[in-house]
Amino acid sequence: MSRLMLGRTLERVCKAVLLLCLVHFLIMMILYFDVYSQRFDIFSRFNNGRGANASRWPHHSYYNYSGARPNATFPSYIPSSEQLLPSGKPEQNSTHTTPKPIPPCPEVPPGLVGRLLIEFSSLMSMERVQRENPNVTEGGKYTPPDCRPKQKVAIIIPFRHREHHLKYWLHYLHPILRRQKIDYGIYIINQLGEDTFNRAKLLNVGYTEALKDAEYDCFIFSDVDLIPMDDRNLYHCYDQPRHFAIAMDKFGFRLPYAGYFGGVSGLSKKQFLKINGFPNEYWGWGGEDDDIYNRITLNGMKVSRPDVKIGRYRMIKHERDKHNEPNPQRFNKIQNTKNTMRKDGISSLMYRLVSIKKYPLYTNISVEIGKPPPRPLRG
Ligand code: UD2
Ligand code: MN
Repeated sequence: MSRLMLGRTLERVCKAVLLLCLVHFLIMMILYFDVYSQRFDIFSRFNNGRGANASRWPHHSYYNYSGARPNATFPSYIPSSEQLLPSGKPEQNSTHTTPKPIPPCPEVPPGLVGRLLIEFSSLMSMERVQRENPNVTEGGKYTPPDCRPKQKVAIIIPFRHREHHLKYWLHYLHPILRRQKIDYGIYIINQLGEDTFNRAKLLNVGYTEALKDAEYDCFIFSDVDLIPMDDRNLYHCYDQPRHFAIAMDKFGFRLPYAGYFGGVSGLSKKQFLKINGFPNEYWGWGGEDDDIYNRITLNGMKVSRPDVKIGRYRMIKHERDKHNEPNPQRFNKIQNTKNTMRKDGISSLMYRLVSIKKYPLYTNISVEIGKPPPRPLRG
């Protein structure tokens, strides 16, 4: 009897132990799957993080490696890296991961190469330049995909009959600006007709029309034939009006005179308005850049410049264009900036907009800007 009792008791104990084991096993399974799912989630985030870094760093080291190379456009690298970069849009398959905010762009862009080899002997076609720059959007716009730039920059180019130069300009500048992480749009301001050319008035038109297109806060005014030889010369605006093209091949890579402000310059919207924009009354070649310099100093600002080793430029060689003869009045006019700048400028700008065409690599704005007033009769 007592044996039977003992057997039953043992049986119960065994059952209880078995049950406990089962419960224990179930708890273990629940815990295991819970932890596993969390780990899985961590892994997927980790992979995303690596994706972004992996795409950011290879081109950095690649460009550093390419140090003294010609300024090739490396079309294969850009699209592949940008496909990998976080787009800022929510990821489609993840329901509970929030998208990483895009960080501000670094002060010194990591992918710069420094000194560039610039030459104008190779054949250039617009098709080629378009192929090299697939990520520039219609109208010649670009926004860095992986960081938020502080400024939005409009690049304004005065233009007439210089298609050949424009191809080189676009070929060299788009990749440079992209490496510089600039948020930009390119505006070619084309003077229609064959009356005397007026560079500064076209630049005023460019300022006005670019602002109708987007909310720019920085304006860079560049000749179509000037290419920077160093991508550390950053195309954005500074605390003071900026003169970028300080050391040109045609001037023996030196500043020709202290008050020189020609070639490529940049002003923030505030700085531009402070000087009432540029003069509209300089018809033909010369003087307008000195007038702009006068406006800047007369309004209590200083010109800021890059280091002379960085501000180097090549100008595509050219003859003086027809209908852009030296302006004989320029010497007198630059003596009078103080008296003229308040009435002649962005506040008095008049022109007729004829067309706006958005091409893949730039926006063309064609305008009629009139002609010089008749010269007063002597005597
Ligand atoms: C110098 C200055 C320039 C300006 C000019 C006097 C340099 C490098 N540049 O240029 O900034 O002050 O003297 O006005 O020192 N353009 C056309 N079609 C024309 C005429 C001019 O597109 O028919 C445009 C084009 O963008 C050109 C710019 O105006 O680059 C300046 O004209 P330029 O190149 O004939 O004058 P340049 O080289 O003496
Ligand atoms: Mn020129």
